[in-house]
Amino acid sequence: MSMPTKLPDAAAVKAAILEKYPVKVAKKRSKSMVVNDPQTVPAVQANVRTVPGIISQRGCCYAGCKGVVLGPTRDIINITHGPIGCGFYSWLTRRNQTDPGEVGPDGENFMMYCFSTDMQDENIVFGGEKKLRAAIQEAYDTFHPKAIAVFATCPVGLIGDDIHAISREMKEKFGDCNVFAFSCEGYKGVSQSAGHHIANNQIFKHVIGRGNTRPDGKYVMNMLGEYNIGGDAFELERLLESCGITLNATFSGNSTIGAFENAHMADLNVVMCHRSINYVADMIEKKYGIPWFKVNFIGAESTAKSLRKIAQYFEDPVLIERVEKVIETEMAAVKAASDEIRPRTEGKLAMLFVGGSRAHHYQDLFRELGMTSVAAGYEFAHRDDYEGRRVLPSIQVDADSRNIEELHVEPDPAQYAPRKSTDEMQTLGQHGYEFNDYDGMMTEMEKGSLVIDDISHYEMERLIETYHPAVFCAGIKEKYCVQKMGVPMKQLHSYDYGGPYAGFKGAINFYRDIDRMVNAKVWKLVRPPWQDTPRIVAEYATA
Ligand code: CFM
Repeated sequence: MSMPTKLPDAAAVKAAILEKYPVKVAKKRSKSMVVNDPQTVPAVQANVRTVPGIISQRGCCYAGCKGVVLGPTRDIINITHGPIGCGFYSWLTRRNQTDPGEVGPDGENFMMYCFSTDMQDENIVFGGEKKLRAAIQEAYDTFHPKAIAVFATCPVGLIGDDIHAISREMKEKFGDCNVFAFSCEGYKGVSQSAGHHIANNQIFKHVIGRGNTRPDGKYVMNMLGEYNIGGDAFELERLLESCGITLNATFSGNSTIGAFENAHMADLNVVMCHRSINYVADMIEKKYGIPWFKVNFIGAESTAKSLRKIAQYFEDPVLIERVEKVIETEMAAVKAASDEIRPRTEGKLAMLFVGGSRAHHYQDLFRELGMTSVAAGYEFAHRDDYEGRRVLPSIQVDADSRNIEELHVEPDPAQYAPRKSTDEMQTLGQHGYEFNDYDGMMTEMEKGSLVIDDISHYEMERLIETYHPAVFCAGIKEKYCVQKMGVPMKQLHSYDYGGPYAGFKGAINFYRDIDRMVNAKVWKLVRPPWQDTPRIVAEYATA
């Protein structure tokens, strides 16, 4: 596919957007807005501080740690140490689902609860350690969970509560409950991304490797960076099971702490969301010898490709054949849906501005619908997510990143066991395997498309006015502003009320939902009041 002709010139669009900024801001934003060329991918400024005062899509470090990486695990009690709002707004808001099976309504599924120490003025002034200790004790007494995790919010770092010491103390006291903590204060780093890294470090230090049970099955793998939004993980579990592949842990959708503890018993790690969990993949490989490669289960073609890659890694002709059969069966339904829907979506434009991986992955689904992703960007990803991991050595570590601990990992003297010999890895490499690699978003985007990191609200509005895309993908903060401009908005964080969108069945769901949105006539009727009366008129109260 190529870019539709008669589109505005991206460089001119960029210049027009920057024109309205003060000189210093324009200079900074200019480096985060690039016109793409997939052959010679240009550098994008990413993972830097947002200009103060600009309305950005970003969240905080705590959100990335508690909300994103640890939140979806059903049998860990996640306690937010802080004011109640942080706990409340990170409580299932992105629709991560779980299936607790037969454990009963109050069993090992704590995701429906919101645990917080609910800090008050008094705790900020005199310290919150006592309250935290009491909260951990209460959670333990009430639920007897296998694990309790404590998450620091901004005030905790400011007043200096020692959450790690308290967690150690409580862990020793209980004996049968793993208690560990995360220094993921909201202000650490420039975005959620810092929280991902902190979460990865602690889960690696405190959880992975504690078990010694390998699940039954010939081909055992972990899936990293799949958070079961709208039931995606359920669909992938079904698919892998029908192929005869055993999923040990999904980090961290529909998972349990036990599965994490046994992660080092698997033979392969596949990485979905590179941004949020590449650190764990790297550390597991160094310590235990489990290779990892990048997959993508968003999009039917990508799903087929990823399944084939997994089957070929295990080098068993029986598995390879079985996977082919599954693909064939599932693809028949995909093709039928696509034949019906694609004529109605072909040639339309999409824009995607989300997190750190979906803005890339969902372009595959739009491609299958015959739609062009004319502009895209991440909220908080790093240059490697845009340009590919090959730029890693050239990324300058600034003060904000240096803030986050880099764990030094060595091979485990007892448990390090390379799953593939150097020769085997080389042979796989010759067959096109790229281990420990990710090519990033830009090599797959059209020449002349716009790539914008940490997009501002103003930039978003200008893009919509200029291109009139058929659909805009972002999050809840953007949703209604975009729709008031007459453009349907698909939430790619929570999927609105839809999903799953992963795998083959997910692709069909997505085709249907997008078809409905881009072909609904109602958007042409939207006329927000400011188009007729562009100013808010008010009078000073006199009495
Ligand atoms: Fe990874 Fe995610 Fe994403 Fe992300 Fe997120 Fe998310 Fe996201 Mo919202 S882990 S980077 S921090 S794929 S919560 S499930 S949708 S911004 S694009």
